[in-house]
Amino acid sequence: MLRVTAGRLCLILAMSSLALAPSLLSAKGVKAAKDARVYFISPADGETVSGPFICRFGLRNMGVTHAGDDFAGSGHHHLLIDVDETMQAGEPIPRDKKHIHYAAGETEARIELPPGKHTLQLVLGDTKHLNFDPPLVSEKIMITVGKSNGSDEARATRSTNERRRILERAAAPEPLQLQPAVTPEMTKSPESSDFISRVFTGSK
Ligand SMILES: [Cu+2]
Repeated sequence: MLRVTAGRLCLILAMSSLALAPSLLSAKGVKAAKDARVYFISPADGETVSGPFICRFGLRNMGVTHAGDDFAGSGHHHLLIDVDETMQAGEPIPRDKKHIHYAAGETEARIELPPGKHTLQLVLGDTKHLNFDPPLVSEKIMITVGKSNGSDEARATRSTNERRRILERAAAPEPLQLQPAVTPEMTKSPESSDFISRVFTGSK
């Protein structure tokens, strides 16, 4: 039987915490790279979008990876929607409709929000969904979601119009020839065909 006394247990704990690379860990959480920056590629601050939109996440000087991957200097994105609270170093990033985790290492997402004004903010979290130290948050942007094109009805109209255009294109006569047609007169003598080939190749 293995018996561990309280004294020995303390020693073991002390030794194992020494092994945890103190430069990478602080009391508050995993140290963020000094020059790391999280930002929105799109949408832009103040932009008006209609219906679902693609949100693109930017990150400099650190890498994006899956949650659970423990590579140094990497993490995964989180999108905060209409969140007012400030992220705290080492604290878990909540997981709900307003705190979306992109644990598969996604760098963009399709977002659909009710019409009106919304704030968006990005947060990079560590392998365990905890904030870095200091927290890696983007600037908070405000977007306006318009009422138009976003509805199912508008989408249906759009796709009907698209189908109609495709059908019209299919029914249209052959498109005009953009290259000069070669007429029988032009091809009847060797000189004229030579002339044509010179025109096409640009040689003299
Ligand atoms: Cu997460």
